[in-house]
Amino acid sequence: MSRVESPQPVRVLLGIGSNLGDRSAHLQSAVDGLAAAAGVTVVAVSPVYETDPVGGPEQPDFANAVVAVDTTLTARQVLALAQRLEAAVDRVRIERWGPRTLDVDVLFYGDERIDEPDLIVPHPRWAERGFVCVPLSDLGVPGVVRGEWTGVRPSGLTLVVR
Ligand code: GSY
Repeated sequence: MSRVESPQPVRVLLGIGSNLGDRSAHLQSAVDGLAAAAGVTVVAVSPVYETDPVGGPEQPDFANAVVAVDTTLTARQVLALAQRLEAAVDRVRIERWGPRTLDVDVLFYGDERIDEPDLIVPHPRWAERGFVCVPLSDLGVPGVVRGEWTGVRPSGLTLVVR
Protein backbone atom coordinates (compact mmCIF):
# COMPACT_ATOMS: atom_id res chain seq x y z
CA MET A 1 0.00 0.00 0.00
CA SER A 2 1.37 3.41 -0.84
CA ARG A 3 1.28 6.10 1.79
CA VAL A 4 1.45 9.85 1.34
CA GLU A 5 3.65 11.27 4.08
CA SER A 6 2.71 14.70 5.29
CA PRO A 7 5.81 16.73 6.04
CA GLN A 8 6.73 17.21 9.69
CA PRO A 9 5.89 20.73 10.85
CA VAL A 10 8.85 23.03 11.32
CA ARG A 11 9.05 25.69 14.09
CA VAL A 12 9.51 29.06 12.44
CA LEU A 13 10.19 32.37 14.18
CA LEU A 14 9.12 35.59 12.50
CA GLY A 15 9.98 39.13 13.53
CA ILE A 16 7.24 41.67 12.93
CA GLY A 17 7.66 45.44 13.08
CA SER A 18 5.78 48.61 12.19
CA ASN A 19 6.53 52.32 12.46
CA LEU A 20 3.96 53.91 10.14
CA GLY A 21 0.23 54.42 10.70
CA ASP A 22 -1.68 52.24 13.14
CA ARG A 23 1.23 50.10 14.29
CA SER A 24 -0.84 47.87 16.55
CA ALA A 25 -3.37 47.13 13.78
CA HIS A 26 -0.58 46.33 11.34
CA LEU A 27 1.10 43.89 13.73
CA GLN A 28 -2.27 42.30 14.52
CA SER A 29 -2.99 41.89 10.80
CA ALA A 30 0.28 39.96 10.48
CA VAL A 31 -0.73 37.62 13.32
CA ASP A 32 -4.21 37.21 11.81
CA GLY A 33 -2.76 36.50 8.38
CA LEU A 34 -0.41 33.87 9.78
CA ALA A 35 -3.23 32.24 11.77
CA ALA A 36 -5.42 32.13 8.65
CA ALA A 37 -2.75 30.66 6.35
CA ALA A 38 -3.09 27.02 5.30
CA GLY A 39 -0.37 24.86 6.81
CA VAL A 40 0.45 27.38 9.55
CA THR A 41 -0.38 27.18 13.27
CA VAL A 42 0.48 30.15 15.45
CA VAL A 43 2.10 28.75 18.60
CA ALA A 44 3.01 31.92 20.51
CA VAL A 45 3.20 35.68 20.20
CA SER A 46 5.62 37.73 22.29
CA PRO A 47 4.77 40.96 24.05
CA VAL A 48 5.03 44.05 21.84
CA TYR A 49 7.97 46.40 22.44
CA GLU A 50 8.40 50.06 21.62
CA THR A 51 11.85 50.25 20.03
CA ASP A 52 14.27 52.88 18.83
CA PRO A 53 14.87 52.60 15.08
CA VAL A 54 18.07 50.74 14.18
CA GLY A 55 19.74 52.09 11.05
CA GLY A 56 18.21 54.11 8.27
CA PRO A 57 17.15 57.75 8.29
CA GLU A 58 15.57 59.56 11.21
CA GLN A 59 12.18 57.89 11.59
CA PRO A 60 9.46 57.11 14.16
CA ASP A 61 9.91 54.45 16.83
CA PHE A 62 8.88 50.92 15.92
CA ALA A 63 6.49 48.51 17.57
CA ASN A 64 8.11 45.05 17.41
CA ALA A 65 7.20 41.51 18.37
CA VAL A 66 8.10 37.92 17.48
CA VAL A 67 5.66 35.21 16.40
CA ALA A 68 6.37 31.47 16.66
CA VAL A 69 4.54 29.23 14.21
CA ASP A 70 4.59 25.56 13.30
CA THR A 71 4.31 25.07 9.58
CA THR A 72 4.44 22.52 6.81
CA LEU A 73 5.31 25.29 4.34
CA THR A 74 8.79 25.41 2.86
CA ALA A 75 11.04 28.32 3.84
CA ARG A 76 10.44 29.90 0.44
CA GLN A 77 6.66 29.58 0.91
CA VAL A 78 7.00 31.23 4.33
CA LEU A 79 8.93 34.08 2.69
CA ALA A 80 6.17 34.46 0.07
CA LEU A 81 3.56 34.50 2.85
CA ALA A 82 5.55 37.16 4.74
CA GLN A 83 5.64 39.29 1.59
CA ARG A 84 1.88 38.87 1.09
CA LEU A 85 1.25 39.97 4.68
CA GLU A 86 3.35 43.08 4.08
CA ALA A 87 1.53 43.85 0.82
CA ALA A 88 -1.86 43.38 2.54
CA VAL A 89 -1.26 46.50 4.63
CA ASP A 90 -0.21 48.48 1.56
CA ARG A 91 3.44 48.37 2.38
CA VAL A 92 5.28 50.75 0.14
CA ARG A 93 9.05 50.84 0.07
CA ILE A 94 9.63 54.56 0.05
CA GLU A 95 13.22 54.27 1.13
CA ARG A 96 15.44 51.28 2.00
CA TRP A 97 15.68 50.98 5.81
CA GLY A 98 13.04 53.75 6.05
CA PRO A 99 9.63 53.76 7.77
CA ARG A 100 7.23 50.98 6.89
CA THR A 101 3.68 49.92 7.72
CA LEU A 102 4.75 46.31 8.27
CA ASP A 103 7.92 44.31 8.13
CA VAL A 104 7.81 40.53 8.45
CA ASP A 105 11.24 38.88 8.71
CA VAL A 106 11.90 35.14 8.68
CA LEU A 107 14.32 34.83 11.62
CA PHE A 108 14.61 31.05 11.93
CA TYR A 109 13.26 28.13 9.94
CA GLY A 110 13.81 25.22 12.29
CA ASP A 111 17.56 24.77 12.50
CA GLU A 112 18.02 25.08 8.76
CA ARG A 113 20.65 27.31 7.23
CA ILE A 114 19.70 28.87 3.92
CA ASP A 115 21.92 31.26 2.01
CA GLU A 116 20.23 32.50 -1.11
CA PRO A 117 20.21 36.04 -2.52
CA ASP A 118 16.70 36.83 -1.26
CA LEU A 119 16.48 34.43 1.69
CA ILE A 120 19.09 34.05 4.41
CA VAL A 121 18.15 32.12 7.55
CA PRO A 122 18.91 32.38 10.36
CA HIS A 123 18.45 36.11 9.78
CA PRO A 124 22.01 37.47 9.52
CA ARG A 125 21.53 40.31 12.07
CA TRP A 126 19.12 38.80 14.60
CA ALA A 127 21.66 38.57 17.43
CA GLU A 128 22.65 42.27 17.07
CA ARG A 129 19.09 43.50 17.45
CA GLY A 130 17.48 44.06 20.84
CA PHE A 131 14.09 44.36 19.15
CA VAL A 132 14.54 40.72 18.09
CA CYS A 133 16.49 39.23 21.03
CA VAL A 134 14.19 40.54 23.79
CA PRO A 135 10.95 39.11 22.34
CA LEU A 136 12.76 35.90 21.33
CA SER A 137 13.85 35.48 24.95
CA ASP A 138 10.24 36.07 26.08
CA LEU A 139 9.27 33.05 23.98
CA GLY A 140 11.99 30.96 25.64
CA VAL A 141 13.80 30.26 22.38
CA PRO A 142 16.78 28.03 23.22
CA GLY A 143 20.16 29.71 22.91
CA VAL A 144 18.79 33.24 23.12
CA VAL A 145 20.18 35.35 25.94
CA ARG A 146 17.96 38.28 26.85
CA GLY A 147 20.89 40.68 27.35
CA GLU A 148 20.87 44.32 28.35
CA TRP A 149 19.46 46.44 25.55
CA THR A 150 18.77 50.14 25.41
CA GLY A 151 15.97 51.37 23.18
CA VAL A 152 13.63 48.43 23.84
CA ARG A 153 10.70 49.26 26.12
CA PRO A 154 7.42 47.47 26.92
CA SER A 155 4.73 49.08 24.74
CA GLY A 156 1.59 48.09 26.59
CA LEU A 157 0.21 46.82 23.24
CA THR A 158 -1.12 43.26 23.12
CA LEU A 159 -1.56 41.00 20.13
CA VAL A 160 -4.11 38.18 20.15
CA VAL A 161 -4.34 34.88 18.32
CA ARG A 162 -7.91 34.46 17.06
O1 GSY B 1 14.38 44.67 10.06
C1 GSY B 1 13.18 45.12 10.50
C2 GSY B 1 12.95 46.57 10.15
N1 GSY B 1 13.73 47.46 11.02
C3 GSY B 1 13.52 47.75 12.31
C4 GSY B 1 12.57 47.29 13.26
O2 GSY B 1 11.69 46.46 13.01
N2 GSY B 1 12.70 47.81 14.52
C5 GSY B 1 13.65 48.74 14.86
N3 GSY B 1 13.68 49.19 16.10
N4 GSY B 1 14.54 49.17 13.96
C6 GSY B 1 14.48 48.68 12.71
N5 GSY B 1 15.27 48.96 11.66
C7 GSY B 1 14.80 48.20 10.65
S1 GSY B 1 15.49 48.19 9.08
